[in-house]
Amino acid sequence: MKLYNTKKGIIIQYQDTLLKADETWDKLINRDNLEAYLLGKIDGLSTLTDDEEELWLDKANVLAPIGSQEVWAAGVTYLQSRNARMEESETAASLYDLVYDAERPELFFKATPQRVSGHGQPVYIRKDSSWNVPEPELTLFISSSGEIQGYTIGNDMSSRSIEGENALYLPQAKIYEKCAGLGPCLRVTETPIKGSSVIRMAIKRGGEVAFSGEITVSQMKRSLTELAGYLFRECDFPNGVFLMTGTCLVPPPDFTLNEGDVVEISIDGIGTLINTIAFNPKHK
Ligand code: DO4
Ligand code: MG
Repeated sequence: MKLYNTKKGIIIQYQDTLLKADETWDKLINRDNLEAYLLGKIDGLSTLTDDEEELWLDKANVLAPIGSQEVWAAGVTYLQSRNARMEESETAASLYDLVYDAERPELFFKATPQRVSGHGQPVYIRKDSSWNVPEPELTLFISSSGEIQGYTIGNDMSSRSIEGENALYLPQAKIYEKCAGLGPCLRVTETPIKGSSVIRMAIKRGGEVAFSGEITVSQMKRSLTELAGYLFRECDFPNGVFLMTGTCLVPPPDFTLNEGDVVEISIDGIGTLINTIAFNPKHK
């Protein structure tokens, strides 16, 4: 079952049927046994007409699948991220090595909803960063009681030159306007995502593929429940929270994003999130 947040309203997709939800996004998604709740609800809901389907799901109308939730992120959960960061860091290679093996995971605050772009919307690169990459990340939606209710696709945009200069600059490397992509939908399922699910990323420049890669979720060093457990240790999330689970694909060191590049991230069973790279027009 998939939920789409759109400017026209919320869509519940059950098999091939698209239904109109009758609650706000925050109220709808923040509950335990979300899948069972939605299944119990669908009989009473009206379906979208063909014209409505086309209009509501037009990329101009699709919003990020987020309401008032915070977005958090885990770091260095795949070997690819640990290795790339150890190479990029001028001062702190051992930090990444240590955290990859440590019992406690790296978790950091990533974005408020205002800083998140949905499918089809631009994500930004910083003008004071010379080396920028997207980070494709399986993203969890966790209800206020700490249980994983669904999955979406995340792009944890990262300014590698800033993080590489000094690890203490991480918040600046990670948090700025439109620093995160989420979407295109929230896949709601009580069954944990399979380790064999593939995460793919393609970065297109002038219509050509400039970088592509793929990996399975099973390559993650930590479990999803472990990450969620640490996040909820001393934080409450009254409307639930989104947690990006770390990047699994890193373009080669000579690659940096350009304005106009198109980043496509797909995860089996969820869909494809597409964002174009831009500078923030307000800060040009
Ligand atoms: O340690 C810094 C950030 C790591 C990160 O964002 C990742 O591994 O995805
Ligand atoms: Mg990341």
